[in-house]
Amino acid sequence: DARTDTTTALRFPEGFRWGTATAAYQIEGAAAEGGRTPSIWDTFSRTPGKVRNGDTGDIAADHYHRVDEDVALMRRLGVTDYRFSIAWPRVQPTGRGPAVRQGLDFYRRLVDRLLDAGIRPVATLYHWDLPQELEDAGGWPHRETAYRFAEYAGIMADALGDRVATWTTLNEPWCSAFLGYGNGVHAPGRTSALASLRAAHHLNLAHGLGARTLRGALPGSAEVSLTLNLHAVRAFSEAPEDVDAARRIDAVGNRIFLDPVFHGRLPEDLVRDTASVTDWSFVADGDLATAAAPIDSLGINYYAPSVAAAGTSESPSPWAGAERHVRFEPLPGPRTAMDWPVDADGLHELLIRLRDELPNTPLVITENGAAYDDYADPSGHVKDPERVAYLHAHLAAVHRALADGADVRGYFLWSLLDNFEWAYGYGKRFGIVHVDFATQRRTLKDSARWYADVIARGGLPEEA
Ligand code: GBH
Repeated sequence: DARTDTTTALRFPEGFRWGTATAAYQIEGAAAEGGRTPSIWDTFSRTPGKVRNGDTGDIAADHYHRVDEDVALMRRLGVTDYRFSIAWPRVQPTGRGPAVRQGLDFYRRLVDRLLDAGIRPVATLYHWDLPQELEDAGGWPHRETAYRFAEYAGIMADALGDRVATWTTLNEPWCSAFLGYGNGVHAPGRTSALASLRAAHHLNLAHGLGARTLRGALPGSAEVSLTLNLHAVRAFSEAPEDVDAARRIDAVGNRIFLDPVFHGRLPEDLVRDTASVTDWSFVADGDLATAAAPIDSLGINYYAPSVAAAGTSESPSPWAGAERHVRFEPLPGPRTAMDWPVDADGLHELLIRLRDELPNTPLVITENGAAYDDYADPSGHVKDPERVAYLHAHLAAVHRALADGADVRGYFLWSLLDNFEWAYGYGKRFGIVHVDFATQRRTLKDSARWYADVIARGGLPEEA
Protein backbone atom coordinates (compact mmCIF):
# COMPACT_ATOMS: atom_id res chain seq x y z
CA ASP A 1 0.00 0.00 0.00
CA ALA A 2 1.39 3.34 -1.08
CA ARG A 3 0.56 5.18 2.17
CA THR A 4 2.42 2.74 4.35
CA ASP A 5 5.42 2.66 1.99
CA THR A 6 7.81 4.75 4.08
CA THR A 7 10.66 4.30 1.59
CA THR A 8 8.81 6.63 -0.80
CA ALA A 9 9.11 9.66 1.43
CA LEU A 10 8.88 12.22 -1.37
CA ARG A 11 5.61 11.50 -3.11
CA PHE A 12 4.54 13.40 -6.26
CA PRO A 13 0.99 14.48 -7.05
CA GLU A 14 -1.46 12.14 -8.75
CA GLY A 15 -1.26 12.65 -12.52
CA PHE A 16 2.30 14.01 -12.42
CA ARG A 17 3.85 13.43 -15.85
CA TRP A 18 6.96 11.28 -15.82
CA GLY A 19 8.81 11.43 -19.10
CA THR A 20 12.01 11.12 -21.02
CA ALA A 21 13.17 13.52 -23.72
CA THR A 22 15.17 13.36 -26.95
CA ALA A 23 15.69 15.53 -30.05
CA ALA A 24 15.55 14.52 -33.71
CA TYR A 25 19.08 15.34 -34.84
CA GLN A 26 20.59 13.81 -31.73
CA ILE A 27 19.04 10.35 -32.16
CA GLU A 28 17.41 9.75 -35.56
CA GLY A 29 20.28 9.31 -37.99
CA ALA A 30 19.00 8.48 -41.51
CA ALA A 31 20.14 11.96 -42.45
CA ALA A 32 19.64 11.44 -46.20
CA GLU A 33 16.67 9.05 -46.11
CA GLY A 34 13.02 9.57 -46.93
CA GLY A 35 13.59 12.84 -48.72
CA ARG A 36 15.29 14.60 -45.81
CA THR A 37 17.65 17.38 -46.87
CA PRO A 38 20.45 18.95 -44.80
CA SER A 39 19.73 21.13 -41.82
CA ILE A 40 22.18 23.66 -40.43
CA TRP A 41 23.45 20.91 -38.12
CA ASP A 42 24.38 18.63 -41.02
CA THR A 43 26.34 21.49 -42.57
CA PHE A 44 27.92 22.52 -39.29
CA SER A 45 28.91 19.02 -38.18
CA ARG A 46 30.55 18.42 -41.57
CA THR A 47 32.62 21.58 -41.22
CA PRO A 48 36.04 20.60 -39.88
CA GLY A 49 36.75 21.78 -36.35
CA LYS A 50 33.17 22.49 -35.34
CA VAL A 51 32.20 19.21 -33.62
CA ARG A 52 34.59 17.15 -31.52
CA ASN A 53 36.13 14.18 -33.26
CA GLY A 54 34.38 15.17 -36.52
CA ASP A 55 31.19 13.45 -35.32
CA THR A 56 27.93 14.01 -37.22
CA GLY A 57 24.30 12.98 -36.78
CA ASP A 58 24.36 10.87 -39.97
CA ILE A 59 23.64 7.67 -38.01
CA ALA A 60 23.34 8.85 -34.40
CA ALA A 61 21.37 6.28 -32.36
CA ASP A 62 19.69 5.06 -35.56
CA HIS A 63 16.33 5.76 -33.95
CA TYR A 64 14.77 6.27 -37.41
CA HIS A 65 15.06 2.50 -37.90
CA ARG A 66 14.50 1.51 -34.27
CA VAL A 67 11.27 3.18 -33.28
CA ASP A 68 9.64 -0.06 -32.13
CA GLU A 69 12.59 -1.03 -29.96
CA ASP A 70 12.88 2.44 -28.43
CA VAL A 71 9.17 2.69 -27.64
CA ALA A 72 9.37 -0.80 -26.08
CA LEU A 73 12.22 0.47 -23.88
CA MET A 74 10.05 3.34 -22.67
CA ARG A 75 7.18 0.99 -21.97
CA ARG A 76 9.58 -1.01 -19.80
CA LEU A 77 10.51 2.14 -17.91
CA GLY A 78 6.86 2.96 -17.38
CA VAL A 79 7.08 6.57 -18.55
CA THR A 80 3.76 8.35 -18.99
CA ASP A 81 5.08 10.85 -21.56
CA TYR A 82 7.73 11.06 -24.26
CA ARG A 83 9.11 14.37 -25.52
CA PHE A 84 10.61 14.16 -29.02
CA SER A 85 11.26 16.71 -31.73
CA ILE A 86 10.34 16.80 -35.38
CA ALA A 87 13.10 17.34 -37.92
CA TRP A 88 11.83 20.21 -40.05
CA PRO A 89 13.96 19.17 -43.09
CA ARG A 90 12.43 15.69 -42.92
CA VAL A 91 8.90 16.99 -43.46
CA GLN A 92 9.47 20.22 -45.41
CA PRO A 93 12.95 19.86 -46.92
CA THR A 94 13.47 23.36 -48.24
CA GLY A 95 11.54 25.02 -45.44
CA ARG A 96 8.93 26.06 -47.99
CA GLY A 97 6.11 24.46 -49.89
CA PRO A 98 4.38 21.11 -49.56
CA ALA A 99 5.28 18.44 -47.04
CA VAL A 100 7.03 15.17 -47.86
CA ARG A 101 4.73 12.23 -47.14
CA GLN A 102 7.54 9.90 -45.99
CA GLY A 103 8.62 12.39 -43.38
CA LEU A 104 5.10 12.80 -42.02
CA ASP A 105 4.63 9.02 -42.07
CA PHE A 106 7.69 8.52 -39.90
CA TYR A 107 6.27 10.73 -37.16
CA ARG A 108 2.77 9.26 -37.55
CA ARG A 109 4.26 5.83 -36.99
CA LEU A 110 6.24 6.96 -33.94
CA VAL A 111 3.15 8.59 -32.44
CA ASP A 112 0.96 5.56 -33.12
CA ARG A 113 3.49 3.27 -31.43
CA LEU A 114 3.56 5.58 -28.41
CA LEU A 115 -0.22 5.69 -28.18
CA ASP A 116 -0.35 1.87 -28.48
CA ALA A 117 2.07 1.73 -25.54
CA GLY A 118 -0.06 4.13 -23.51
CA ILE A 119 2.58 6.88 -23.65
CA ARG A 120 1.56 10.48 -24.27
CA PRO A 121 3.47 12.04 -27.20
CA VAL A 122 4.84 15.54 -26.58
CA ALA A 123 6.04 17.06 -29.84
CA THR A 124 8.58 19.87 -30.18
CA LEU A 125 8.55 21.56 -33.57
CA TYR A 126 12.02 23.05 -33.47
CA HIS A 127 15.00 21.60 -31.66
CA TRP A 128 17.67 23.44 -33.68
CA ASP A 129 17.62 21.72 -37.09
CA LEU A 130 16.73 24.60 -39.43
CA PRO A 131 16.53 23.57 -43.11
CA GLN A 132 19.82 24.72 -44.64
CA GLU A 133 17.98 26.55 -47.42
CA LEU A 134 16.38 28.84 -44.86
CA GLU A 135 19.76 29.61 -43.36
CA ASP A 136 21.07 30.36 -46.85
CA ALA A 137 18.19 32.82 -47.20
CA GLY A 138 19.24 34.58 -43.97
CA GLY A 139 18.33 32.21 -41.12
CA TRP A 140 16.87 33.40 -37.83
CA PRO A 141 18.29 36.94 -38.05
CA HIS A 142 15.99 37.28 -41.07
CA ARG A 143 12.33 38.06 -40.37
CA GLU A 144 10.93 35.79 -43.08
CA THR A 145 12.13 32.68 -41.18
CA ALA A 146 9.48 33.31 -38.52
CA TYR A 147 6.72 33.12 -41.13
CA ARG A 148 8.21 29.96 -42.60
CA PHE A 149 8.14 28.43 -39.12
CA ALA A 150 4.46 29.25 -38.69
CA GLU A 151 3.68 27.56 -42.00
CA TYR A 152 5.60 24.46 -40.93
CA ALA A 153 3.71 24.47 -37.61
CA GLY A 154 0.46 24.40 -39.57
CA ILE A 155 1.63 21.44 -41.65
CA MET A 156 2.48 19.47 -38.53
CA ALA A 157 -0.74 20.35 -36.72
CA ASP A 158 -2.72 19.14 -39.75
CA ALA A 159 -0.68 15.93 -39.95
CA LEU A 160 -0.56 14.97 -36.27
CA GLY A 161 -3.23 17.06 -34.56
CA ASP A 162 -5.63 14.12 -34.37
CA ARG A 163 -3.19 12.18 -32.18
CA VAL A 164 -0.76 14.61 -30.54
CA ALA A 165 -2.34 16.79 -27.84
CA THR A 166 0.78 18.44 -26.40
CA TRP A 167 2.94 20.74 -28.53
CA THR A 168 6.03 22.85 -27.97
CA THR A 169 6.98 25.47 -30.52
CA LEU A 170 10.71 25.98 -29.80
CA ASN A 171 13.33 24.31 -27.68
CA GLU A 172 15.71 26.77 -26.01
CA PRO A 173 15.62 29.75 -28.37
CA TRP A 174 18.48 31.21 -26.31
CA CYS A 175 20.77 28.50 -27.67
CA SER A 176 19.55 28.97 -31.24
CA ALA A 177 20.14 32.72 -31.08
CA PHE A 178 23.23 33.09 -28.93
CA LEU A 179 25.18 29.87 -29.45
CA GLY A 180 24.16 29.73 -33.12
CA TYR A 181 24.72 33.38 -34.11
CA GLY A 182 26.56 34.91 -31.12
CA ASN A 183 29.58 32.79 -30.19
CA GLY A 184 29.20 30.30 -33.04
CA VAL A 185 29.55 27.18 -30.89
CA HIS A 186 26.34 25.79 -32.40
CA ALA A 187 25.06 25.76 -35.97
CA PRO A 188 25.11 27.80 -38.11
CA GLY A 189 28.27 29.03 -36.37
CA ARG A 190 27.96 32.76 -36.95
CA THR A 191 29.56 35.27 -34.56
CA SER A 192 27.69 38.54 -34.47
CA ALA A 193 26.05 40.23 -31.49
CA LEU A 194 23.61 41.97 -33.82
CA ALA A 195 22.67 38.73 -35.60
CA SER A 196 22.09 37.00 -32.25
CA LEU A 197 19.70 39.73 -31.03
CA ARG A 198 17.85 39.77 -34.33
CA ALA A 199 17.61 35.97 -34.13
CA ALA A 200 16.24 36.14 -30.57
CA HIS A 201 13.52 38.55 -31.68
CA HIS A 202 12.55 36.49 -34.72
CA LEU A 203 12.43 33.35 -32.59
CA ASN A 204 9.99 35.13 -30.25
CA LEU A 205 7.96 36.16 -33.27
CA ALA A 206 8.10 32.61 -34.69
CA HIS A 207 6.94 31.23 -31.37
CA GLY A 208 3.96 33.59 -31.27
CA LEU A 209 2.99 33.01 -34.90
CA GLY A 210 3.46 29.26 -34.46
CA ALA A 211 1.43 29.17 -31.24
CA ARG A 212 -1.39 31.04 -32.96
CA THR A 213 -1.29 28.65 -35.93
CA LEU A 214 -1.30 25.59 -33.67
CA ARG A 215 -4.21 26.97 -31.70
CA GLY A 216 -6.20 27.54 -34.87
CA ALA A 217 -5.54 24.07 -36.25
CA LEU A 218 -5.76 21.93 -33.10
CA PRO A 219 -8.72 20.92 -30.95
CA GLY A 220 -9.46 23.26 -28.05
CA SER A 221 -8.10 20.76 -25.56
CA ALA A 222 -4.60 20.82 -27.09
CA GLU A 223 -1.75 22.17 -24.99
CA VAL A 224 0.63 24.69 -26.56
CA SER A 225 3.93 25.48 -24.89
CA LEU A 226 7.43 26.89 -25.23
CA THR A 227 10.62 25.50 -23.69
CA LEU A 228 13.29 27.88 -22.39
CA ASN A 229 16.69 27.16 -20.88
CA LEU A 230 16.37 29.80 -18.21
CA HIS A 231 19.67 30.77 -16.68
CA ALA A 232 19.66 30.32 -12.92
CA VAL A 233 22.06 33.21 -12.41
CA ARG A 234 23.22 34.37 -9.00
CA ALA A 235 25.23 37.46 -8.13
CA PHE A 236 28.70 36.67 -6.77
CA SER A 237 28.17 39.09 -3.87
CA GLU A 238 25.78 41.75 -2.69
CA ALA A 239 28.08 44.44 -4.09
CA PRO A 240 26.06 46.58 -6.52
CA GLU A 241 28.49 45.85 -9.41
CA ASP A 242 28.01 42.09 -8.98
CA VAL A 243 24.24 42.45 -8.65
CA ASP A 244 24.30 44.50 -11.84
CA ALA A 245 26.32 41.80 -13.63
CA ALA A 246 23.68 39.21 -12.71
CA ARG A 247 20.96 41.59 -13.89
CA ARG A 248 22.61 41.90 -17.30
CA ILE A 249 22.76 38.12 -17.74
CA ASP A 250 19.18 37.78 -16.54
CA ALA A 251 18.13 40.36 -19.17
CA VAL A 252 19.92 38.85 -22.16
CA GLY A 253 19.55 35.25 -20.98
CA ASN A 254 16.02 35.11 -19.55
CA ARG A 255 13.87 38.22 -19.78
CA ILE A 256 14.66 38.64 -23.50
CA PHE A 257 12.24 35.71 -23.94
CA LEU A 258 10.06 35.87 -20.82
CA ASP A 259 9.03 39.51 -21.27
CA PRO A 260 7.90 39.31 -24.91
CA VAL A 261 6.22 35.91 -24.47
CA PHE A 262 4.41 36.59 -21.20
CA HIS A 263 4.06 40.37 -21.18
CA GLY A 264 4.32 41.52 -24.80
CA ARG A 265 7.23 43.86 -24.09
CA LEU A 266 11.01 44.09 -24.31
CA PRO A 267 12.98 44.56 -21.09
CA GLU A 268 13.94 48.24 -20.91
CA ASP A 269 17.30 47.47 -19.34
CA LEU A 270 18.12 45.05 -22.16
CA VAL A 271 17.41 47.74 -24.75
CA ARG A 272 19.71 50.11 -22.81
CA ASP A 273 22.45 47.49 -22.33
CA THR A 274 22.52 46.67 -26.05
CA ALA A 275 22.31 50.24 -27.37
CA SER A 276 25.80 50.05 -28.90
CA VAL A 277 24.78 46.93 -30.85
CA THR A 278 21.32 47.87 -32.09
CA ASP A 279 18.40 50.28 -31.75
CA TRP A 280 16.02 47.27 -32.09
CA SER A 281 14.39 48.82 -35.16
CA PHE A 282 13.88 45.29 -36.50
CA VAL A 283 11.03 44.95 -33.98
CA ALA A 284 7.95 45.87 -36.04
CA ASP A 285 4.68 47.21 -34.63
CA GLY A 286 2.62 44.35 -33.28
CA ASP A 287 5.49 41.84 -33.04
CA LEU A 288 5.57 41.82 -29.27
CA ALA A 289 1.81 41.35 -29.04
CA THR A 290 2.17 38.44 -31.47
CA ALA A 291 4.93 36.91 -29.35
CA ALA A 292 2.59 37.08 -26.36
CA ALA A 293 0.02 34.69 -27.85
CA PRO A 294 -1.40 32.84 -24.84
CA ILE A 295 0.23 29.51 -24.02
CA ASP A 296 -0.81 26.74 -21.64
CA SER A 297 2.45 25.99 -19.87
CA LEU A 298 6.13 26.88 -19.77
CA GLY A 299 8.78 24.21 -20.31
CA ILE A 300 12.02 24.63 -18.40
CA ASN A 301 15.29 22.91 -19.18
CA TYR A 302 17.62 23.02 -16.20
CA TYR A 303 21.15 21.71 -15.85
CA ALA A 304 23.23 24.06 -13.69
CA PRO A 305 23.28 27.59 -12.28
CA SER A 306 25.89 30.25 -12.93
CA VAL A 307 27.43 33.00 -10.84
CA ALA A 308 27.99 36.46 -12.32
CA ALA A 309 30.44 39.05 -11.03
CA ALA A 310 31.59 42.43 -12.29
CA GLY A 311 34.47 42.00 -14.76
CA THR A 312 34.95 40.88 -18.33
CA SER A 313 34.78 37.49 -19.97
CA GLU A 314 36.09 35.99 -23.14
CA SER A 315 35.03 36.90 -26.62
CA PRO A 316 33.46 35.65 -28.87
CA SER A 317 30.81 35.33 -26.24
CA PRO A 318 27.13 34.49 -26.51
CA TRP A 319 26.11 37.47 -24.39
CA ALA A 320 25.69 40.24 -26.98
CA GLY A 321 28.04 42.67 -25.25
CA ALA A 322 27.21 41.80 -21.64
CA GLU A 323 30.55 39.97 -21.44
CA ARG A 324 32.26 43.36 -21.31
CA HIS A 325 30.71 43.82 -17.85
CA VAL A 326 30.48 40.27 -16.54
CA ARG A 327 32.83 37.51 -15.55
CA PHE A 328 31.55 34.09 -14.50
CA GLU A 329 32.79 32.71 -11.20
CA PRO A 330 33.18 28.95 -10.97
CA LEU A 331 30.95 27.25 -8.43
CA PRO A 332 32.74 24.98 -5.99
CA GLY A 333 31.69 21.37 -5.56
CA PRO A 334 31.12 18.35 -7.78
CA ARG A 335 30.83 18.58 -11.56
CA THR A 336 29.45 16.42 -14.33
CA ALA A 337 31.39 15.18 -17.36
CA MET A 338 30.34 18.44 -19.09
CA ASP A 339 32.23 20.25 -16.31
CA TRP A 340 28.90 21.76 -15.24
CA PRO A 341 28.40 22.12 -11.49
CA VAL A 342 25.87 19.94 -9.69
CA ASP A 343 23.54 22.29 -7.84
CA ALA A 344 19.94 21.20 -7.36
CA ASP A 345 19.12 24.29 -5.28
CA GLY A 346 19.39 26.29 -8.50
CA LEU A 347 16.38 24.40 -9.86
CA HIS A 348 14.36 25.08 -6.72
CA GLU A 349 15.26 28.80 -6.88
CA LEU A 350 14.19 28.97 -10.51
CA LEU A 351 10.85 27.28 -9.86
CA ILE A 352 10.13 29.60 -6.93
CA ARG A 353 10.94 32.63 -9.07
CA LEU A 354 8.53 31.42 -11.76
CA ARG A 355 5.88 30.63 -9.15
CA ASP A 356 6.07 34.30 -8.13
CA GLU A 357 6.51 35.93 -11.55
CA LEU A 358 4.15 33.77 -13.63
CA PRO A 359 1.52 32.82 -11.08
CA ASN A 360 -0.98 31.34 -13.54
CA THR A 361 1.44 29.40 -15.70
CA PRO A 362 1.80 25.65 -15.19
CA LEU A 363 5.46 24.62 -15.30
CA VAL A 364 6.95 21.49 -16.81
CA ILE A 365 10.59 20.44 -16.44
CA THR A 366 11.14 19.50 -20.09
CA GLU A 367 14.81 18.57 -19.58
CA ASN A 368 17.03 17.71 -16.67
CA GLY A 369 19.84 15.21 -16.49
CA ALA A 370 23.60 14.79 -16.56
CA ALA A 371 26.49 13.43 -18.59
CA TYR A 372 28.88 11.10 -16.81
CA ASP A 373 31.49 8.62 -17.91
CA ASP A 374 29.55 5.43 -17.30
CA TYR A 375 31.30 2.10 -16.97
CA ALA A 376 30.23 -1.49 -17.46
CA ASP A 377 31.06 -4.05 -14.77
CA PRO A 378 32.25 -7.53 -15.85
CA SER A 379 28.66 -8.78 -16.10
CA GLY A 380 27.80 -6.01 -18.58
CA HIS A 381 25.88 -3.93 -16.03
CA VAL A 382 26.21 -0.20 -16.74
CA LYS A 383 26.95 1.60 -13.50
CA ASP A 384 26.15 5.29 -13.19
CA PRO A 385 25.83 6.09 -9.50
CA GLU A 386 26.64 9.80 -10.02
CA ARG A 387 23.72 10.13 -12.44
CA VAL A 388 21.37 8.50 -9.93
CA ALA A 389 22.57 10.94 -7.27
CA TYR A 390 22.12 13.89 -9.64
CA LEU A 391 18.60 12.82 -10.59
CA HIS A 392 17.63 12.18 -7.00
CA ALA A 393 18.81 15.60 -5.88
CA HIS A 394 17.02 17.39 -8.71
CA LEU A 395 13.76 15.50 -8.30
CA ALA A 396 13.92 16.23 -4.58
CA ALA A 397 14.32 19.92 -5.48
CA VAL A 398 11.22 19.70 -7.69
CA HIS A 399 9.37 18.05 -4.82
CA ARG A 400 10.43 20.87 -2.52
CA ALA A 401 9.21 23.46 -5.03
CA LEU A 402 5.86 21.66 -5.26
CA ALA A 403 5.57 21.78 -1.48
CA ASP A 404 6.33 25.51 -1.70
CA GLY A 405 3.47 26.02 -4.11
CA ALA A 406 5.13 25.90 -7.54
CA ASP A 407 2.71 24.45 -10.10
CA VAL A 408 5.00 21.82 -11.63
CA ARG A 409 3.10 19.33 -13.78
CA GLY A 410 5.81 17.01 -15.00
CA TYR A 411 9.47 16.05 -15.34
CA PHE A 412 11.21 14.86 -18.50
CA LEU A 413 14.57 13.26 -17.99
CA TRP A 414 17.26 14.16 -20.52
CA SER A 415 17.85 11.77 -22.05
CA LEU A 416 16.32 8.45 -22.92
CA LEU A 417 19.36 7.42 -24.97
CA ASP A 418 23.01 8.31 -25.25
CA ASN A 419 23.10 10.54 -28.31
CA PHE A 420 24.84 13.19 -30.42
CA GLU A 421 25.67 15.85 -27.85
CA TRP A 422 25.96 18.75 -30.33
CA ALA A 423 29.45 20.30 -30.35
CA TYR A 424 30.68 17.46 -28.09
CA GLY A 425 29.63 14.72 -30.51
CA TYR A 426 29.29 11.22 -29.07
CA GLY A 427 31.87 11.88 -26.35
CA LYS A 428 29.30 12.94 -23.76
CA ARG A 429 26.62 10.51 -22.66
CA PHE A 430 23.38 11.84 -21.17
CA GLY A 431 21.29 8.67 -21.61
CA ILE A 432 19.76 6.48 -18.96
CA VAL A 433 19.99 3.85 -21.66
CA HIS A 434 23.51 3.13 -22.87
CA VAL A 435 23.99 2.99 -26.65
CA ASP A 436 26.93 1.11 -28.14
CA PHE A 437 27.27 3.22 -31.29
CA ALA A 438 29.20 0.45 -33.12
CA THR A 439 26.35 -2.07 -32.80
CA GLN A 440 23.44 0.22 -31.76
CA ARG A 441 22.85 -2.12 -28.87
CA ARG A 442 20.81 -0.54 -26.06
CA THR A 443 21.49 -1.46 -22.41
CA LEU A 444 19.61 -0.03 -19.44
CA LYS A 445 21.93 1.78 -17.05
CA ASP A 446 21.33 1.56 -13.30
CA SER A 447 19.76 5.03 -13.55
CA ALA A 448 17.09 3.68 -15.93
CA ARG A 449 16.13 0.99 -13.40
CA TRP A 450 16.15 3.61 -10.66
CA TYR A 451 13.90 5.95 -12.69
CA ALA A 452 11.49 3.11 -13.52
CA ASP A 453 11.22 2.45 -9.79
CA VAL A 454 10.56 6.13 -9.04
CA ILE A 455 7.79 6.21 -11.64
CA ALA A 456 6.24 2.99 -10.36
CA ARG A 457 6.17 4.35 -6.78
CA GLY A 458 5.15 7.85 -7.82
CA GLY A 459 7.98 9.32 -5.82
CA LEU A 460 11.40 8.78 -4.31
CA PRO A 461 13.10 7.89 -1.08
CA GLU A 462 14.53 10.64 1.16
CA GLU A 463 18.08 9.63 0.22
CA ALA A 464 19.44 8.41 -3.15
C1 GBH B 1 20.07 21.19 -23.81
O1 GBH B 1 20.87 22.29 -24.02
C2 GBH B 1 19.56 20.75 -25.15
O2 GBH B 1 18.19 21.08 -25.31
C3 GBH B 1 19.80 19.30 -25.44
O3 GBH B 1 19.60 19.06 -26.81
C4 GBH B 1 21.19 18.93 -24.98
O4 GBH B 1 21.56 17.65 -25.39
C5 GBH B 1 21.20 19.02 -23.49
O5 GBH B 1 20.78 20.28 -23.05
C6 GBH B 1 22.56 18.74 -22.87
O6 GBH B 1 23.51 19.67 -23.26
O7 GBH B 1 26.28 28.91 -22.52
O8 GBH B 1 27.69 30.05 -20.93
O9 GBH B 1 25.35 29.85 -20.48
C7 GBH B 1 21.44 22.85 -22.87
C8 GBH B 1 22.37 23.95 -23.28
C9 GBH B 1 24.01 24.16 -21.60
C10 GBH B 1 23.09 26.09 -22.63
C11 GBH B 1 24.61 25.01 -20.52
C12 GBH B 1 23.68 26.93 -21.55
C13 GBH B 1 25.45 27.10 -19.93
C14 GBH B 1 26.76 27.72 -20.28
N1 GBH B 1 22.84 24.74 -22.16
N2 GBH B 1 24.88 26.31 -21.02
S1 GBH B 1 26.51 29.25 -21.11
